[in-house]
Amino acid sequence: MSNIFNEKFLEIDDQNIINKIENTGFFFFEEAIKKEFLNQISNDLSGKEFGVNDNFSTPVVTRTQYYFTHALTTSKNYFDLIISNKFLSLAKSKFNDKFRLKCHRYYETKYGHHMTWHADNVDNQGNIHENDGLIFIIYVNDVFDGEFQLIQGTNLKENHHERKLNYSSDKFVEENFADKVVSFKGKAGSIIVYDTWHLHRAKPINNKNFIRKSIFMQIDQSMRNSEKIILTPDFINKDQIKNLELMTYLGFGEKSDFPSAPIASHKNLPIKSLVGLIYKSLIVSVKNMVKTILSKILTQDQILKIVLKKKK
Ligand SMILES: O=C(O)CCC(=O)C(=O)O
Ligand SMILES: [Fe+2]
Repeated sequence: MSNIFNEKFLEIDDQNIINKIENTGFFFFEEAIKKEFLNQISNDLSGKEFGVNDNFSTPVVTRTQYYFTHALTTSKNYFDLIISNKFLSLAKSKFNDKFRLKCHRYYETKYGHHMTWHADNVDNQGNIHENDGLIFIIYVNDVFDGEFQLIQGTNLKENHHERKLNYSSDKFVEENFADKVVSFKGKAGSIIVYDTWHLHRAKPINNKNFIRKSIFMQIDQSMRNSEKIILTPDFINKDQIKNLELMTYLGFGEKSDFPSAPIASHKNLPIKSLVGLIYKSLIVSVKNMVKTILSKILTQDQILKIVLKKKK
């Protein structure tokens, strides 16, 4: 029995899933992944501090989102999901032997986030490319607001030459595609797998207090165009190292020169986090100054006495 997937999802033949994606552009299944397993991932990855002079991988935050891009280094559960046999065998059904994890992340989205309609078959410059790929989105909590949406039919390659731009405005979509928009509301553990050529977005969240928790990953047929996949060896067992398909999937020996999404720096920090950081930094600076002054005016014996007193 799998500790990751519910049996009813595992029972579905890979080829049936791929056929469904090829015929309609997507596959959707509620409660494909076990709730307890996702809760563990959430415990591992949610609510962590963004890094400042931190010697490990940490999440990044923006005003309306929290991203743990390098979650493969931090949560063994997350790692096991991303490299699960089910996902690899699905990719194999679609792409035969050549496929690669292009990017992945755990992320949380809040009220106020606006995502433009876009497609995910883009290169490093944001230009649409011809490579095929599959996106997997997993809901870590119940998502009945701010759900994933796609415009059915926009993945069809016959119309592709008409699409000069990767991005489409809300107004353009409302005027031209209102009847083609498919929305995916679903319980925790729901999975959506879709063709990267599709125009899609996350619908803006209505409820000010709701936070949508999700996992995103992209598998491309092309061996190029990958973000850096940062790994930690202790999560990989000795049999997995010998598994060439898995190593190829993770990008061993291939170029990974796409910037990690989202590109982030202190400039993206929400004001609250920035002010908190300044406050904490000021306190630390004052403490460090006092320590420096004391270390200059006190003898070593006096310092030792203070240290011992503190330890008691
Ligand atoms: O979270 C979603 O619903 C969509 C995410 C997405 O389109 C992306 O990250 O490229
Ligand atoms: Fe996308």
